[in-house]
Amino acid sequence: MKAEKIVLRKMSMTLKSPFQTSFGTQTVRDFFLVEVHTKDFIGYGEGVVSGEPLYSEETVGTAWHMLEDFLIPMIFEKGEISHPDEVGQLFAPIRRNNMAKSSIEGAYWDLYAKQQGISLAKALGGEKERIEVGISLGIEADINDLFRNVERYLEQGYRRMKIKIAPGKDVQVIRALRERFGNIPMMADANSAYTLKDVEILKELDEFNLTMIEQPLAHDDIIDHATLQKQLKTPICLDESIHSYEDARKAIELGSTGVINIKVGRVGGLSEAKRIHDLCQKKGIPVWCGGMLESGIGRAHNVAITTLPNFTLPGDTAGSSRYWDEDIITPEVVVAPDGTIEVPTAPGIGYEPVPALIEKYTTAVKVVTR
Ligand code: OSB
Ligand code: MG
Repeated sequence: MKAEKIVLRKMSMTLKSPFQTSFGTQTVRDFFLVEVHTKDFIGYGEGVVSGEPLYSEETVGTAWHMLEDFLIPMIFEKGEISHPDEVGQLFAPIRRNNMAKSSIEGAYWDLYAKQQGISLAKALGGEKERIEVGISLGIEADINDLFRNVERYLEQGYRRMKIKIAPGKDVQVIRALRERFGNIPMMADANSAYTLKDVEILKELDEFNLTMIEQPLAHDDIIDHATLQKQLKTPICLDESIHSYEDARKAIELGSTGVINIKVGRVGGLSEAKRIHDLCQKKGIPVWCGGMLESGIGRAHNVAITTLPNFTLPGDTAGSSRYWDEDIITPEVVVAPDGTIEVPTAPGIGYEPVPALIEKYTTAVKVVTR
């Protein structure tokens, strides 16, 4: 696979409804797309960054800089890439900037699968024909809005509810949901809003039979999470703390995590996601695919990686209609009434990007040639 041209697009898409977490509220998704053009195909990747460095340090601006000034020149310098695993190896000397790296790597995986004439899922070694999904629900000022959301998505078949929590919006919210909806599959995601000083609150949450508590403590911590896990029966699931195979290995060794949320962008690409998946499988740690409020292109990559066998828990890869009035792919990602998504079998990501819609939400374009 030899890139002839790489197109970068800044994208801005308005969410159907604002999404509030402990670190802020997103109304608009600012992210970017990468197209890698070869003689025969176009490979698509999504940069799952945000407009602001609140979930991670990467933004559209930092990723744009990394791509223009470092990553794309490295790709052109190398020329031929015969397998997408080589992209991660090529970028290894560059520290972090995982979402920027992952966007190009994802485009090469799409190209590779298209060249082989197989689906991305199959290229990754996945076998599932359908994947199970849950939904991540943001913090609501009025609990009745949260009730309505839970009701709506249970009705649509989603297999578990993930409830965003923050100090002051935790125990009472989870208790109210348990009282109203009974013992539905439910978990909580704190996005690093607590410290060990809050252990009493976290112990109270331990009483609600949550399937897991996601990232309760600091975004860069694996030590305090191990201390906390010893005091909780609910498994801790790390999200923000895991950026690599090595991070996962250390967290598992320390007992900091019982489950891992794998986000392709956060770990620097599909190859690294697969390595973490394989490690977790060997260690008996179940994984699931997290989300970054992706457009259809990033969503397609998430659907594909979820077909690997140790993705045994429902992911956050909800259907397109949960986020967008119109997604930029066709068909859109659809969740069936049984809470599953049918994995596409067409070559590559398996959904067609729609150029007119991509154009509609593009705010800047840069075309880079050799
Ligand atoms: O912590 O998993 C998270 C969205 C943006 C940033 C961080 C997170 C999330 C979500 C939403 O939980 C997942 C999704 O529906 O894409
Ligand atoms: Mg999370």
